[in-house]
Amino acid sequence: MEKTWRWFGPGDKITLDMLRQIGVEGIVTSLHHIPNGEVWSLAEVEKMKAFIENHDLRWSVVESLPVSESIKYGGADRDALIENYKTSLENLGRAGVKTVCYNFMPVLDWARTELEYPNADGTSNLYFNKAEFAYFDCHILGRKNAEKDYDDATLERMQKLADSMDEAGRRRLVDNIIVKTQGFVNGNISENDLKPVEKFRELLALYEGMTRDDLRANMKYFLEAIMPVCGRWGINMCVHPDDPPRQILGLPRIVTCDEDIEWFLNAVPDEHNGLTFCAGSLSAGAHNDVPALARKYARRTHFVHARICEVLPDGDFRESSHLDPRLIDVVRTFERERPGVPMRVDHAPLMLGDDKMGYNAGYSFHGRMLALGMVSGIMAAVNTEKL
Ligand code: DNO
Repeated sequence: MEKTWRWFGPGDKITLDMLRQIGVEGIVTSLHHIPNGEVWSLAEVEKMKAFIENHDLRWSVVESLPVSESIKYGGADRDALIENYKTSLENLGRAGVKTVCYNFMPVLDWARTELEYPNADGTSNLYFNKAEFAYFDCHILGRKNAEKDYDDATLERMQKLADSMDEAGRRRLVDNIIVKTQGFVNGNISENDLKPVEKFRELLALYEGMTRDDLRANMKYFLEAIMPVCGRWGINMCVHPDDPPRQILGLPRIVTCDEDIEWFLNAVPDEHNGLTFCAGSLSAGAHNDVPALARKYARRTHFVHARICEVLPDGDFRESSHLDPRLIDVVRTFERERPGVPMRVDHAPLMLGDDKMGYNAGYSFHGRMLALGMVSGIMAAVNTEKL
């Protein structure tokens, strides 16, 4: 696989010169300064590409070219937004940037409740606490009938939390779930929003009554509209699985499991309609056999996210080691079947002072560097097996 790294643009504290020194070959980035829904002009695309190439690296993957909410819920302006999307794709194609990651998660991109959950060795990592998430849903958002979506054991844990929760704890949850994890991925809520919860409720309302089938129809509509442009310019679209891979906050989610992946690949049977194999997101659902999914979908995968989660008995989940045997299996599959496919690591621990640097949640420097070293080692070993 091609060793890539998610870099957040010229303002990123982790510079391209640093990345060259640690074995990174390709860059994964986005035009983060362009607001969601606006066209990426050829000039802006070429400027970013030249910046990366001037550092002897290449722009391997766009992550993400964000899909506007209105395209997802089928709003009145969706056709205009799809036209903008197609123009951006065409400009990327002209510039020769041909792998585009996106997601089709309504309102909330990836979800975590804790960003610095302490590990026994002194490092820390991301963590999803199901009871804290339920607290956010039932007590902070106050979503109607939200309790129905949680099992008794989770509601019991949630009640214990509720008994001791204070204002600072509530603020921390809001910050972690809908602000700090969302802004930097061009999500709906940014650090500058003064009333994030109110804004979030308004967004949720846009999806009221919407089913998985409705969302599927909108994804199909979007993919059918953009495939001709992808065909003309040789662009591979790769959807990121839902993280975690299940329905949350009453929202439909449609990239959660084997059947979902099969559905969207068959709904628009075009070689340019593909998958971002995020082993981490898929593994956050105990229903997914991630190594088996890798084998099944390797051919339709255009981008790999190398990390893996461990689901705990109470439904919480945490990031596991990049040397987890399941991840070794996944890396082996892609290294054998898709040797040149771009791969990046993420959600590695905060370590050796990473926590003081203000990096985006999940995107530490030392932690990711160690993870990339681990995955590179697995790749090297797999290549020895090939001989
Ligand atoms: C989180 C990321 C996601 C991902 C988007 C792709 O760490 O994996 O935010 O970039 O869902 O559209």
